[in-house]
Amino acid sequence: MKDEVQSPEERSATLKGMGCSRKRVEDVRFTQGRGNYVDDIKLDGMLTGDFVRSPYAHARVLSIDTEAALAVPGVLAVLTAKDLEPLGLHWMPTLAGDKQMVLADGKVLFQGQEVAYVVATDRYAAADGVAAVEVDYEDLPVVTDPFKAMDPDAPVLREDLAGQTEGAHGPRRHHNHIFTWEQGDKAATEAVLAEADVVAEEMVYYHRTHPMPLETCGCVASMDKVTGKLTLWGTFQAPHAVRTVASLISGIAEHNIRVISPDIGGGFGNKVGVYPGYVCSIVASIVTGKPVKWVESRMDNLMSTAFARDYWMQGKIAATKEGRITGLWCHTTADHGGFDACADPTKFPAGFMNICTGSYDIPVAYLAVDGVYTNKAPGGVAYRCSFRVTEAAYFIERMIEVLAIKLNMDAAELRRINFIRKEQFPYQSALGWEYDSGDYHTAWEKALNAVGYDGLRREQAERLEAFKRGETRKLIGIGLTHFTEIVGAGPVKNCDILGLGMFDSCEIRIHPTGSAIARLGTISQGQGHATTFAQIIASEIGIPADDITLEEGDTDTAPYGLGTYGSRSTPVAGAATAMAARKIRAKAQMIAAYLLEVHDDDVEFDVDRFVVKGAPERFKTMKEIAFASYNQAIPGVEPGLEAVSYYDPPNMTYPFGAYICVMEIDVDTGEHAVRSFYALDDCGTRINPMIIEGQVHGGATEGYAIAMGQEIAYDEMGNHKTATLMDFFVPTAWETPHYTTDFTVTPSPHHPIGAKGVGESPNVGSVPCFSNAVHDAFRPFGLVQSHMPHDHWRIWKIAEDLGLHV
Ligand code: PCD
Repeated sequence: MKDEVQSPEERSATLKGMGCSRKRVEDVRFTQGRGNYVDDIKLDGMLTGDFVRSPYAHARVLSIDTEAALAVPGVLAVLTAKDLEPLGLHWMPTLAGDKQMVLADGKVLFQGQEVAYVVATDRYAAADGVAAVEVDYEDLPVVTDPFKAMDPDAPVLREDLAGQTEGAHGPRRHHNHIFTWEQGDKAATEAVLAEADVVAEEMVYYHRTHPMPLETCGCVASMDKVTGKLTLWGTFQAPHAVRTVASLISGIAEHNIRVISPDIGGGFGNKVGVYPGYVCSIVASIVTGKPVKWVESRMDNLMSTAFARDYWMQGKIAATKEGRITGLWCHTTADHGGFDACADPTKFPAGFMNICTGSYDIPVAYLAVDGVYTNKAPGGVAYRCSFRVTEAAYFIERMIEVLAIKLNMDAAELRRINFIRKEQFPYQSALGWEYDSGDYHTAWEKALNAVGYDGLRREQAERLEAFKRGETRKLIGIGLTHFTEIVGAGPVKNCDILGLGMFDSCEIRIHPTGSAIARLGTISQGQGHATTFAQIIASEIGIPADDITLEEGDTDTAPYGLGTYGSRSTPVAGAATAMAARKIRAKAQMIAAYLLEVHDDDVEFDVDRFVVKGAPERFKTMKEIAFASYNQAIPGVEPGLEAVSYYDPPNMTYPFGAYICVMEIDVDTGEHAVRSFYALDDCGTRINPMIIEGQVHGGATEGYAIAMGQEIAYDEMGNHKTATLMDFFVPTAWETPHYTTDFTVTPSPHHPIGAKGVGESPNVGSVPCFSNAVHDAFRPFGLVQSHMPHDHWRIWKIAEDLGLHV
């Protein structure tokens, strides 16, 4: 038999299990244009909905006249807040404990806000209908600056909250104040700052940006009046949570709602929240009895759904003369726009911003975050970061550079002497986290050696001299970053969203012939889950990954899970997958022992079979065991071979990485060229190295965009200035730098397969790395801090302000 001549290594290779760069199975359909996205869904009699949006950032809505719109051929209905009010749906809860208008209720709070919903036979008729709706506005004073929003006489933005001194996260100090969130030891930190040899202080601003997935947000709602069942297809990163929220706010019983996330063209946090488009489409389908589709345009997407960042982080970092960090202080002003529509775990109104001590052993720290309303779009979502981790990483990695300048030290050395040491793990951080594992020094040395750090510094110094002699107009900047991520929310005891604990799940069924189907509570948006999760099962139970179908995103069939964001799929659902597989393996062991007529303990697992200990010629393959489980009556054992696991992780996982960027900067034009970008990632046990590399390329490219040009900008009247791709920078292959990827492996001690997340790491790590490179180029001329994005104009302006132009 072929089987018997194969070595365990050969058998293992056929499985394409963990560690294999298995080709992405989903790409067969994606590369042939056979993906099935929301906009591909076409149902009989399907209608289209579109929004009338506010041209004003702050205005009272005096009247809405829908008569002309209803006369437009093809327009069937126009919904306004008045129509939704009797259903209690004119406002909806946000995931952050605030509430948000579904349709303008008396006033509008940001440009692009949803005012009326036009339902028509097709997209064109809907657009004509939108144009025909007449809205009378009275404009109100606009606040776009979060600091001015807190002035005593600032206009009241949220009249619905008038007089409310308590918010979802404690006391409100002002009519535009949302919450204050404090972590750490304020008094102890201030005492350290007062006595420190050196204190560096800086305002670090992480500008407003947007996840901008290639596919915008959208849904199709279909209410079947005969069965009473609502089916909702949508670009949902958390389909089960959407089902529960839809049931809670609509009153439709949860079993009568089926939520399906089909293929998703990128999520990046944009598709976690619940948007007015979903609510209006559901109502419209109930009212018209027809399926209703709503798909955002690019402008709708950039203007109204889920911005990211917009954190003003005032920092103080204290150290000894030798550079030992003794304390960290941070006060953040968080601009949330018109509604607090962050998607953070309930107890974390500023997400995991308290990971801002980074990779360093900082004895005391204090963090306070004040959330503020302004006349901008709502959101504050985790754009490729685990709930404000990018902001935290940017903050600490800038503060380290600022401190290095103050100490006149090399920033690589300053990092090295402050890293948490390997033997300190599990490490208790001053702001309350328990880092599971890490080996920062090894990663750092590997990175510095790989790029030839000392040589680079020499070259940089020579270039500087040449610049001073007038022989060149280009400077070299070396950007350094060592980041620590925190991903994999749960545990349930700390993390919930709207009371739903953040566990995740996997259900595996083995078919009689030994192939399988696995269903998870998560949902891929391009990450390649169908490829990687099958690899976990392949290694755990010895069924080839190619024989395993993986399904996600249908709430009627998948086990309940909290979805995919915050790089939680591998840490949580990946763990559930391994645990479910292990349950199957345990049952398979009993069956094998029975068939081989030995005691359970006398067989052992060997790649794809159970073998009698000491008698390698006596074995049962998983295929044989699967078949037996369906036809051979084994006393006391139920037929079938399947298992489910709901996994509540004991802790988060803490991936980390060392990134180094070398950039050339043209002082006269402000243009830059990324000469090299080296990214070392440690995500514990690696499931699919090729997918990891792809994740790093994608995340670093998004980071490049953010650091070097991408921005959601408003003028002082609250006009959105970057709502098209002419203004909002998205790099193409032309601008995208070349990346060199590398890794170390420090497994997570509490994860069943030792894996940590990786999807977000490159965004978290690359933004400070690019930004630090720009700053580093100008360090010899006295630049300490300047704000992103470092577009050509801003870089030119740095040089201008430093007097470098002749
Ligand atoms: N992995 C491996 N190994 C390891 C880890 C991991 O292999 N160790 C892989 C997995 O399996 C997958 C990936 O990798 O596949 C990823 O993973 P993770 O990290 O776990 O993550 P997830 O959960 O899955 O996902 C999420 C993420 C996020 S979060 C984001 S943003 C982004 C990322 O993911 N998104 C996206 N990536 C991506 N990609 C794509 N393509 N698309 C998209 O959209 Mo947030 O929070 O939402 O913001």
